[in-house]
Amino acid sequence: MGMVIGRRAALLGGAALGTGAFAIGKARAAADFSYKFATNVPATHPLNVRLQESFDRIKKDSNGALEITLFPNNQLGADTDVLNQLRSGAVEFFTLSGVILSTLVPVASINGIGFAFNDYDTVWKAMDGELGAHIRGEIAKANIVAMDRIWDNGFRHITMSTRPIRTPDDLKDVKMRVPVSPLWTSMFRAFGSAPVSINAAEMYSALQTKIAEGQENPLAAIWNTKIFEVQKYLALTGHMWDGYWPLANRRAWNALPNDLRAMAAKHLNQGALDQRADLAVLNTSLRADLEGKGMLFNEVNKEQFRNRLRQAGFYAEWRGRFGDAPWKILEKFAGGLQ
Ligand code: X2X
Repeated sequence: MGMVIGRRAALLGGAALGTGAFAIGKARAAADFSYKFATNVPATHPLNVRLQESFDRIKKDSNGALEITLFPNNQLGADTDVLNQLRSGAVEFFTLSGVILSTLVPVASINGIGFAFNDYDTVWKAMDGELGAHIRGEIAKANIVAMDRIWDNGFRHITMSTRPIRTPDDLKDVKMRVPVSPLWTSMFRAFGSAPVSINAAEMYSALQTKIAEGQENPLAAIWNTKIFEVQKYLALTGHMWDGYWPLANRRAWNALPNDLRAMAAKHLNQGALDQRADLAVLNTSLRADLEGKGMLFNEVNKEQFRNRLRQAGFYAEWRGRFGDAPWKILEKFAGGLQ
């Protein structure tokens, strides 16, 4: 197994063939394991900044045995495509929104249920606790390894080029870009919108060419993808919380010697905590930055939006789709949802 991985690494990364053992303190000419890590946001996003920091620590602590190279900003392809590459082993690591991962692992979108979470405290209790553990267990069945700690994408807010969104009625007939996932299309159909599923890789151009007039993303993503250049209005809906699972191809992950694997996991999990803290700071500062770029913000009455979903049967439908057991875990943290 290690030989197969090593050979592929040699072909793709120019690395020397691994001999297997990982020994701290041993001088090395080249990495035993040379792995690729894909993300879907620009290099400036804290996701990438903290990942790169983790990779540097892993390389240093392994004395160069494990070298991870970051490919930010969809360089290796759009999300849907890179998920296939991760499964085949063409890419060893990938951070993907759980809501998108649900196309393969249905329960992975459960944290994105509309208005389930009000605040980050609850999010981290759930995702570092029983809800996250349940999701990781299901991901494992798809031969993908999710690291213990999920990274933050954020609470998502709606932006528009044409007009502000103040009430649920304003969402009627809106051509809304959403990422590729049934939860997103279902939620915006419940609002009466016309959602179009488009990967992050094509989001900017879809908004620029008016294929879509609106989209929804956390502030840090809106800032780093420069969505403010093609969108004018921002409604602080916070309609769902979305996170990035760091995912590893199981074969590639298991090819690492135990001690190297544990060390890599430790640094990635630490990176998650640091990245969450980065976003906590940005969540308070980015409004002024985005307003400085000309965006017009408005608050909404979240309860109105949540009631609209309730009336449309959104919660009942998704409780049925996920099943009672995971839904009960979600409600342990989020409170009653129907
Ligand atoms: O595609 C998006 O909107 C993004 C960048 O937020 C996700 O990865 C879900």
